[in-house]
Amino acid sequence: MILDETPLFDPGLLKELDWSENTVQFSPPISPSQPGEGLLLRPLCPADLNRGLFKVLSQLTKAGDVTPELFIKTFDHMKRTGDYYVTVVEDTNLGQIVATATLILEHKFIHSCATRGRIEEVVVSDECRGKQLGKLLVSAMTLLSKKLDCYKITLECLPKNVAFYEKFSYSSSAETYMQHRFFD
Ligand code: 16G
Repeated sequence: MILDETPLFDPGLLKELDWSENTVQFSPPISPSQPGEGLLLRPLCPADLNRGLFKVLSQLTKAGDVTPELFIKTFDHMKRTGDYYVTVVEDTNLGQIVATATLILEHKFIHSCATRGRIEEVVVSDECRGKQLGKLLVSAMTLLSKKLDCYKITLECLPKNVAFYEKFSYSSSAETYMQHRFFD
């Protein structure tokens, strides 16, 4: 099983984001093209399975045991649809993934066949807190959703994280998030 460096989506999309439209403050100033010393913000690639991707994801929830075969099957599905923008931050000195966030596009008939964006799996590894990486990822995914013509972008988060997302102009909806779990 070859776990190569094929990007999940066009890396140019992250480089071409209009960072002047970003609405949150960064101190020191960082951006998708300059995320910090020894760090690289880029699309997910298969080789990231061996760079600790699941170690980072398991800091958010149960990430599970995933074989390279299953990982590639899911990666290929995501790439084929073109609707998954799984983005990672790599510590290039360590060759390890230290943060990730995903933008997913959902196509609708309503609003004249509009597209809704969803932000999912925002995680920064414990050892990399304080480098503004969560802020950088959420800002980048939000700008990317606008660039890709989403009519709205939504996310689910714990009450303790509401203030964080409000910084990016997200507001709590009058609608209630409901779920029916089949397994964990
Ligand atoms: C959080 C995540 C969501 C993730 C869920 C996992 C963000 C903004 N939200 O709600 O994307 O899917 O946690 O929880 O990162 P679960 O394991 O209970 O489904």
